[in-house]
Amino acid sequence: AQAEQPYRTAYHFQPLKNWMNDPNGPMYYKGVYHLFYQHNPEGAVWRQNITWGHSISYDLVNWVHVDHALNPSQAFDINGCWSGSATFLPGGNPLILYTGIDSRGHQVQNLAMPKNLSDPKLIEWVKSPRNPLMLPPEGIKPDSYRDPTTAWLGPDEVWRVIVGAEENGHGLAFMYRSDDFLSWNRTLTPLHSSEKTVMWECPDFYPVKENGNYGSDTSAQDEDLKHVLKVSYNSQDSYILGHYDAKGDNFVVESDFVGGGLDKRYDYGKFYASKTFYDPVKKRRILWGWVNESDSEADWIQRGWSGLQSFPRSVLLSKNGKQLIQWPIEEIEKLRKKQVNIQGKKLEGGSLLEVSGVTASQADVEVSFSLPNLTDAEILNPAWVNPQLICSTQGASDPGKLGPFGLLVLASENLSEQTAVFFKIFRRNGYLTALMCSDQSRSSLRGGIDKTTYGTFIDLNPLQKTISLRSLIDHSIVESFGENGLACITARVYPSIAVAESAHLYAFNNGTEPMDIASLTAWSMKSARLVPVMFA
Ligand code: DQQ
Repeated sequence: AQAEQPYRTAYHFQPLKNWMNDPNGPMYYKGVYHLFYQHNPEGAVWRQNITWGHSISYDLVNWVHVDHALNPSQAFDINGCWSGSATFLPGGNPLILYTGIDSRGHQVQNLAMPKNLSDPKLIEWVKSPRNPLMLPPEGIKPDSYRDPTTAWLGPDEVWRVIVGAEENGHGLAFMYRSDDFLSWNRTLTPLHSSEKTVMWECPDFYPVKENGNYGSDTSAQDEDLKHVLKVSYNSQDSYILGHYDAKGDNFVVESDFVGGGLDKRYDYGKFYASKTFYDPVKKRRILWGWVNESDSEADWIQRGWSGLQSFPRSVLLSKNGKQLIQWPIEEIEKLRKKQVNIQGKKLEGGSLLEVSGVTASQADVEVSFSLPNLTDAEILNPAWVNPQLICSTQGASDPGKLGPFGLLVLASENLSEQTAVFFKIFRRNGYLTALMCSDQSRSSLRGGIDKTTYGTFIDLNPLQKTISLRSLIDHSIVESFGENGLACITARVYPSIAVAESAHLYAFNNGTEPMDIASLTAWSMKSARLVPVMFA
């Protein structure tokens, strides 16, 4: 099967076939993790009258695909069951708020509840007879009003929820309040808006602890919390941080969206319409994101599927409180098998080191480089503000002083195919910075693929001794985490010869200064079990 489906992944979430986009309503209920997702059960392309696919898991790694949870069926969603989120009532019963495309093609917000609460699988969902619960406000285009978040409960026992929208071409989040989850009143002012952005899709709003290793429930009201507002627009998931006061429903931001592709992002590659949920079992906040394809619609139809979910990541606030850090959830370690280790190895300028002994098409790699004296790092031209542009103009083979150094993944033996994930160290405005790039330009000999290069900056401290890189490699996806999750870049690649057993993995240094590998560990990965319910 792998020979016919070289791009099918082994441990990333996918339905058995057909189209998938946004993750919806992730949650944990009575021992079972749930993932719903936007799904076209009849083809490998998106369609308006989309359904909620549904899969369940005990460990967020192995999944059983069950019946669709929501299908278009009533006047309030007959043209599509679009994205939405789950909320738990105080007694622990889950509810779903989702966007319906109604019989007039308008976007409205609807409620659904489990038919049988004693079934941890939550197979059947019932739509509220009170639907639709929210309608496009006056002056808002009825096609620009969607994607309700998980609701949160204020100290006054009143529920709040936000819905993404567009007003006069700019993005905003309408806010609603309710005593009973059925009748919702829009607040006078939206929770937030930005003229630097367009229509906000799939907003997410949740607390993160200021000095903690744990996540927080969406309704948490502790003192040491900041709030994250994430919105999806222009194919990017951007976020801002701020302080939310439930008393006045005020969200005071620390720094706002800036637009122009320069916002803070979860991921500087392909990652969209993401959603988090609070996992009460391990007290963590987990992030799912849709990773779409970079090849053509004709390719999707030919292979019969399109779209992946990122491997679930835990989300925390960084030590300095200025950004988020993400890390693949620890359950991934169950899939690690054969391990290869390299310790204390010098990489001369312009050298390449093969990491052999792992299945390079299905691997998890962690490497830490020892940094030499950084006082004489090259100075980056202050006019160069867009890291993605720098990565695209100075590729993996353009020698600098400190870098490019990093990994060549999904590489063919003759290197004619390779995806380069690497760093270059600079001094920028007086500070030390690592430019982190994922260069897809040589990822495949095939044409007709979007091979855009991605990049971002990671701020380093002046005494920094090492820099780390982790890449999850899974046939057609490479998820890379720089410096312990301070920056993430996800890429889709479609090698034609660097597939299955013919894929290779290398560490490289194309800078002029030598660079040491402090340690490198690579694991071949087992395949996760993703099966339909009859084989569970
Ligand atoms: N996808 C859904 C919408 C959402 C968009 C429709 C984001 O609800 O705004 O499939 O990818």
